Amino acid sequence: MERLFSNKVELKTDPEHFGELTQSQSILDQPELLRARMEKEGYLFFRGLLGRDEVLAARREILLKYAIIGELDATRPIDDAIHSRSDAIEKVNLRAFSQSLRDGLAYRRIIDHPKLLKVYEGLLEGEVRSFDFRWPRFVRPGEGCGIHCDGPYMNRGTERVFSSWIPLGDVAKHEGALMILEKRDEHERLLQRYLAKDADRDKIEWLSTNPVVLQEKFSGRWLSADFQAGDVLCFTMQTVHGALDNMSPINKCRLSSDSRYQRTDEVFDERWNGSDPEAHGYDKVFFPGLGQWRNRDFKDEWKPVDEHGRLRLDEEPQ
Ligand SMILES: O=C(O)CCC(=O)C(=O)O
Repeated sequence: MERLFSNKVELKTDPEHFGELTQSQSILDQPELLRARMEKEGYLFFRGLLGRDEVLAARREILLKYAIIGELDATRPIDDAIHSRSDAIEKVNLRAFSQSLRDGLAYRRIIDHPKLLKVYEGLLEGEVRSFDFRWPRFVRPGEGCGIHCDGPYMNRGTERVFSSWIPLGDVAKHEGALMILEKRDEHERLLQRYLAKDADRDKIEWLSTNPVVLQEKFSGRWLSADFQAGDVLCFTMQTVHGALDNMSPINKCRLSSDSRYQRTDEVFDERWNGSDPEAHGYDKVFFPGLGQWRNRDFKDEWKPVDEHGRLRLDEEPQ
């Protein structure tokens, strides 16, 4: 088995500690089975739920924008997403840039794909819609994501919310695939206080940045897959997850998306919904990336910007 890292910590990849995500496409048209599996496992993994070409169109739409700000090696095909360090990021309106990613038509077609909405309509037994805010992620070589549950970030409305993680392209494990901690009965008790928090009011940090230590405490295997364009991973607000670090030997960036879904007739979390969602505050922009730009809040993902939407570099790192 290849060596895998998360938060720069090497995972144990023997069969007791690591496994493949269970696929659910064979029960796609059986909502009661989907509901039971989601309840039991905390996730549903569908291979090829979406059309590969539709997903690759969204990939291209987003990568073109990253190419414009100099984040892609211009000597290589854009679709290869080979990283190049950019000086332009500090000069652009990052707020507008990030919004242009979220608003792209090909990307929105993926987020609101009828096949994906149908899964959630079956799970929630009613009309559903995605949150107005969406999270396209460009993860450079060496980057990843802390371990967390989505609950504290999404819990101001109904509790009945689900997340979808969608690779926008093929994403092998070592290229930064998402990983889920296999659900165990004891997780509910261990997560009780964490899940009661509100990420913004309580200013929480990641649940953990050490997948090995967390696994010893929580038990359960880390589960992941070599994802392909068209695959979708759906999971609950209580599901412990993180990302494998992007260790691409060819400097390929990982492009993926996360989005949230709930019933239209239940209360929405105002942070992520409405015509101009406030997210984690109007002075911050969702722009995941490590330390070459100084971060304060939410560590890697939210960057402070000034009144022009430009990255603020005047703050000392914590
Ligand atoms: O893509 C990632 O690195 C993290 C995604 C995530 O945390 C989520 O989908 O909730």
